[in-house]
Amino acid sequence: MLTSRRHRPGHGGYPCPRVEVLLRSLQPVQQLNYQSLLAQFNQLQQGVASSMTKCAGDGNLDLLVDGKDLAGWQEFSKKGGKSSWYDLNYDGLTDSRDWDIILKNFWRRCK
Ligand SMILES: [Ca+2]
Ligand SMILES: [Ca+2]
Repeated sequence: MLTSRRHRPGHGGYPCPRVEVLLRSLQPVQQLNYQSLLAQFNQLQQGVASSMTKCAGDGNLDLLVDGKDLAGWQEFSKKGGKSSWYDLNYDGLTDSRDWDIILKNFWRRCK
């Protein structure tokens, strides 16, 4: 299921009413293609989420928590500190709590 922090229940399961209106205007074959792509996207999203939970602190998904993750956190936190690959606790912010997750798991190998 497609989810995001912007998802609002009660709008047909789509992220926003505007998207829902656009989807209704698609031809049947386009709707089938959209549903197929959405299913593939959701599978990929679940795979990424699964790999991320398997290796806490690993923002770059190389299955090792090291200096590269600290450098990545610094890069993304400088860009406004919003959600990023280094938002490790999924609260929508790349902040000191995520930094602490990296430090807590530093040198962890998940291979
Ligand atoms: Ca890493
Ligand atoms: Ca966070």
